[in-house]
Amino acid sequence: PSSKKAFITFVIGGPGSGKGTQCSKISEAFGFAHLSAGDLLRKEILSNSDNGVMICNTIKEGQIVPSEITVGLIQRAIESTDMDKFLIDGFPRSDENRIAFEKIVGVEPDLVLYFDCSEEEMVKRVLSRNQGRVDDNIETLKKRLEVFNEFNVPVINYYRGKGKVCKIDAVGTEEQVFEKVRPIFANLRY
Ligand code: UP5
Ligand code: MG
Repeated sequence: PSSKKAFITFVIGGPGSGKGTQCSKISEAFGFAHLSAGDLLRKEILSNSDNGVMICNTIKEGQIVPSEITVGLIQRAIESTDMDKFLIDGFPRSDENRIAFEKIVGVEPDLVLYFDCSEEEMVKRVLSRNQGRVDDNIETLKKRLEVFNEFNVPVINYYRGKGKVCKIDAVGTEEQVFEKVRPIFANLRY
């Protein structure tokens, strides 16, 4: 990033809640760099790194990859761009993730977007996605939902206590959801 302080948004929500879809729209409309933690991990698997097999198995199990790995990838991605507004999609997934980011990167997010979606809708979306993801099957999806419920709620509560959470009702068409997201970014003063 430039010498100016970066603006960091964490984008969280369950599997299929629409994080990636809405981040693309925000990035296009408001010029944010979109860093998906899941995409960074999937690229790491494809790059044949030492950790690839472990990351792949963790994703297949719907569990959370060790924090240092994910934070390292996010930090490298932040440092390798000149942009200074970021959407960090799908991270942090646990208090441990959050604490590792604060410790290693040394900053807190300015904003936390939380896409609130019913389980029924998330299941429908993920199972009809068909992009060949190893975790888009009903068995893994059940685990992803369990892990989300157990570990994400503390993260949301922590940032809610700091007044940083914007909760968005994620049910509706992609355009309807984006109309709820847009004013948040349109009214930001960086
Ligand atoms: N869709 C989107 N919006 C819609 C709408 N409004 N109406 C109808 N359909 C809609 O959307 C999902 C599908 O729904 C798409 O087909 C879309 O067209 C449609 P998407 O925008 O992709 O939702 P998203 O919330 O991004 O879903 P995703 O499956 O990516 O969420 P996850 O959080 O499960 O996946 P992620 O890639 O973040 O993580 C995968 C795994 O990586 C994790 O389970 C974990 O094992 C690991 N991981 C870590 O360990 N640490 C991390 O920090 C990150 C990931
Ligand atoms: Mg996604």
